[in-house]
Amino acid sequence: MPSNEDGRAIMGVHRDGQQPFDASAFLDANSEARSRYGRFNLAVIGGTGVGKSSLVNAVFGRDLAKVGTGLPVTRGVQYYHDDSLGIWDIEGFEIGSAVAPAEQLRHHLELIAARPANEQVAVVWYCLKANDDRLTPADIGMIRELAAQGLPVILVLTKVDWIRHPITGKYSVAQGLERFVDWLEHPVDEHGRPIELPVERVMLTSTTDPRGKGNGHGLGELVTETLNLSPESAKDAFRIAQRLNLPWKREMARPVISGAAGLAAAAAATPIPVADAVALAPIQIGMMGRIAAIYDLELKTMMSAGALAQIGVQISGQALARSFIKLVPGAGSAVNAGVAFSLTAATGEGWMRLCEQVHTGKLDPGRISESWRDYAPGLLDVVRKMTEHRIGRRSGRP
Ligand SMILES: Nc1nc2c(ncn2[C@@H]2O[C@H](COP(=O)(O)OP(=O)(O)OP(=O)(O)O)[C@@H](O)[C@H]2O)c(=O)[nH]1
Ligand SMILES: [Mg+2]
Repeated sequence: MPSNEDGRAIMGVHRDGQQPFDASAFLDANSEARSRYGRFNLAVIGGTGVGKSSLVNAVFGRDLAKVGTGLPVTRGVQYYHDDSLGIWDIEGFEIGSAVAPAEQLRHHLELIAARPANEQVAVVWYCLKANDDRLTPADIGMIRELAAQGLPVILVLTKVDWIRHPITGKYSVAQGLERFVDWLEHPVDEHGRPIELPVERVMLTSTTDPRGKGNGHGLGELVTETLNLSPESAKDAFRIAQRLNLPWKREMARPVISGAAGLAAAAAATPIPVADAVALAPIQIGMMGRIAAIYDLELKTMMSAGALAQIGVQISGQALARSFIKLVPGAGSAVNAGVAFSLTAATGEGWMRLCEQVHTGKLDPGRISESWRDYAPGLLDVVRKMTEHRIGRRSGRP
């Protein structure tokens, strides 16, 4: 296999004058984006069996305890992570210990604070079984300790049993739980004196119905509030790590696509004769690597070098671009720029849809390169993009 001057392997084929394709550009863009977005760290605190792991699996779509790298940090505290997600799994407190629960937790938090920056907690889910419908002094003490450390706390009531009214179809919860939620709004002690309870939100959740079926309840609200409470610097990482809200990912992908389309237009508008598919390929491949990162797809382990190269060759050899960009010789750089913009935007949209299919498990990662043909833009897509682009420009939109 040939290699370029910095020694990296060049993959791809020379066919009717096509340039060889360097698949590492794909991987570099992907891993660079993944490390830039960083990791979202969540602390999940609650007694054994309250449903912490089920909640994490439901929201993030993976069982980190099984697939991630885990280590018991200290008794009752585990840290599991992959690239985009870290879970501090904290098992309430040790019953019968001479150390008060809040103090035990303070020790745990000190331990976490001494860890590297990419392991620091962004948000806490303090989990309680809904049918316990009360807070113990230990719970209150621990919640105050978390807030004292500046951590945003969501009180997550788990295993909520939702009852569907047979006539109205409305869902409700047991009266005892309703009273508890009311109490949490303005908590008071048995003498009616207010209790300081620094929780930011109370969320009612279930991951299944009581028969172990269905998709659960309240999880969409939980991800929305978790995002709201995340520090700004952890928001993108959370949008990437979670699996319940696809529109967030599209919102992140769209500016990446329009940025790349703009770059492609600029490249095509230069007077030197580089405005063809080969010049656009690095821009498009970088864009695709970044979009894959937004869908939490790690191309390096998901795709073989051969499969990556296959997509790369398709892109850098896009017959469409070749014929299209040179369609009207002498028509001027505006036409070329418009085509380059539209082709790149359409490529980005197609790749985004493909990534969505992989992310939601509808497409096997092993079939990305053979499926790309179905998502790669055709002539009509490009023409449609050109029209949109022109209309957008005329109406003052970018
Ligand atoms: N009915 C019902 N059962 C649930 C729900 N969530 C979890 N469970 C069940 O509760 C049990 C414990 O759930 P886990 O998610 O393992 O709880 P955990 O807090 O991680 O437990 P430990 O790791 O042992 O501390 C499992 O059998 C789950 O299937 C729920 O929303 N409703
Ligand atoms: Mg667990």
